[in-house]
Amino acid sequence: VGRRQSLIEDARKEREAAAAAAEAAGLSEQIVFEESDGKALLSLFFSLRSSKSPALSRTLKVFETFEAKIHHLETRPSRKPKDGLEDLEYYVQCEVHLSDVSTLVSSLKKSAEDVKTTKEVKFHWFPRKIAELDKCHHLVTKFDPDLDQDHPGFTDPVYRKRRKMIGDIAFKYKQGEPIPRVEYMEEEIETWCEVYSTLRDLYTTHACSEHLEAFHLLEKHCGYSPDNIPQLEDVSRFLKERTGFQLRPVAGLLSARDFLASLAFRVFQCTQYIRHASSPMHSPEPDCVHELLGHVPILADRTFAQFSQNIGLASLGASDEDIEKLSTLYWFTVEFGLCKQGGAVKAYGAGLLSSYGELVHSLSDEPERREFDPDTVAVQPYQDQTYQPVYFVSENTVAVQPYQDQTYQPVYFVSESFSDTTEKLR
Ligand code: HBI
Ligand code: FE
Repeated sequence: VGRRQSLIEDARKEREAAAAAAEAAGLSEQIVFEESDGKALLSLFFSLRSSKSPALSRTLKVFETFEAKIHHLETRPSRKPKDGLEDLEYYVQCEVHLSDVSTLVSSLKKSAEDVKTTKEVKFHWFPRKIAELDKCHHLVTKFDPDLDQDHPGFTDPVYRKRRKMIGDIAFKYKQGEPIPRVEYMEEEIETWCEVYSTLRDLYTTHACSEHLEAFHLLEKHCGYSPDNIPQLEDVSRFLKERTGFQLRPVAGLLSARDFLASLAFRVFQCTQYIRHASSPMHSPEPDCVHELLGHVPILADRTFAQFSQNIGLASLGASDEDIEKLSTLYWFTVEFGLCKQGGAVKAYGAGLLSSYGELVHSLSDEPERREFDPDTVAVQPYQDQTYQPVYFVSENTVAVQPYQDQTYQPVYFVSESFSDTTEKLR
């Protein structure tokens, strides 16, 4: 009895701590479903389209994917029958981990219609400590070579097998472990070499100074060279020392919510497989070329590291709409951002610095370039199929202004008030 009581007490304390954290994060509506041990008991209603014949099995597959334990499943005649839908309504009660609730509901919406939960899911689970990043593993399969017919590796079973094998390292990985090394094959290194050599020459004129500086260090200390694909573990150690950022392996494109949450802990989720050899200059999904050449160098910059973490912190427990805005902001800065340095426009975005074609395009006369403004950027529609039609240029002023400690400053910056400065830095 004593043990049971202490368990109940622990559960109560955990619930109170979670409620306090939710309140601190500005979520007035607290945990809106029953929970115990990080599990939610979720009641769902949905209908199915009558024309989609395997709709029920597809829908149930979603529950299986999230390892949801179905406590109850029932059908009943629809109260409001609709054209094109079966005249049945489904009711499911299931037990699922809190970290899976949001993703389960949005996946369900893809195969079923009129999905409703008894109580709206207003609380979004988020990791409270770095070890809980092990639960931030929801992949988006839109560009996966097993499912996306346009992926250059779609018709190549050998490639898909290799990518899956490297992906399995990420599935098995637990926070804090060293990242297993991959022995890359000759063909993979050739792909790397081709992109590396082409891009490296372009960096001198097109990359921002922070990228260039870090790139030199990576060549010196982390095995960056045309004939070697650097190991994530070595790169992670390097970054950790410079800015506290570390890498963790991931098996593909991660949901925006999970991806951003890891940034809050200065963890960058990094793919380890490489793009298909038939298409060295382009990959529809993130791969290690994109991560290592695009993202890693700039994560070695302290100001940028702080900026990345801030986006991550803002995402914890945020609504779906706010996650969308933060993703858009991330897109036009971390992925496709330009900045002004010494009067010239340079690239700092990883999507640019890992793509020869788009890097040239972004600084050419073709696209539109606008001044960066966070409120505009957060709602700007974006493209993931072709080059961006518009880029945003940050005036990289105060943070990179050379300064003097021997004489009076040659330049001073005037803020409206001190709180204005704090606000801008946020
Ligand atoms: N997943 N693996 C991986 N790598 C990314 O760069 C990445 C992601 N998921 C989402 C994402 N980037 C962004 O486009 C934003 O949606 C956060
Ligand atoms: Fe990226």
